[in-house]
Amino acid sequence: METNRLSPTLAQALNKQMTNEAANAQIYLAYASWASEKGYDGIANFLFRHANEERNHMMKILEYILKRGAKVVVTEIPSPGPDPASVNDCFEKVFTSEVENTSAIYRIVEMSMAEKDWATWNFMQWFVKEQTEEETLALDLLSKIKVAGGASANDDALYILDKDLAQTADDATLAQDVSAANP
Ligand code: OFO
Repeated sequence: METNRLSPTLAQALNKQMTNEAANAQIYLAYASWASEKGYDGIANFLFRHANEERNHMMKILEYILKRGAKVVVTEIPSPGPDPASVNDCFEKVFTSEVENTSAIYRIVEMSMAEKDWATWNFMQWFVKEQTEEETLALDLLSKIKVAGGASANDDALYILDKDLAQTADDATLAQDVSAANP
């Protein structure tokens, strides 16, 4: 009896996405370690917390693949690449990797729609919302560094930014969650 409820195409795409999430966790881990070495403990703390979030995303997909009766394929994780050149470069790279991940998620949404696999389509909506949140968060970080002077931010500005980030919430407020009473 066939118990696998995922098509081979979607199973492959979801397995690939699992690796993408793991790769993003590695990026955050690498950048957090870089920030810590440079003495930016607030930024490091924020990035370490985020590495955990990415790993949780990986686990969420892994559990879904198993739940649908398909095979989980754990592969090697691509290297996060070179360290950032500066705090500005770090946040630009974070934003770029989030946007790339959003595109990968949208492709799976499209595939699930084409196959009329509504369970997977529904499952992926959580990730669509999460990516909107993460892009907003990354954009907020970029705005903060821009105000601090962007690529030429001075030490004082970076010190304040670092302290600020130590307290920054991991989740961004989405436009759709905002109301007049709760701006
Ligand atoms: Fe997994 O949320 Fe970012 O990439």
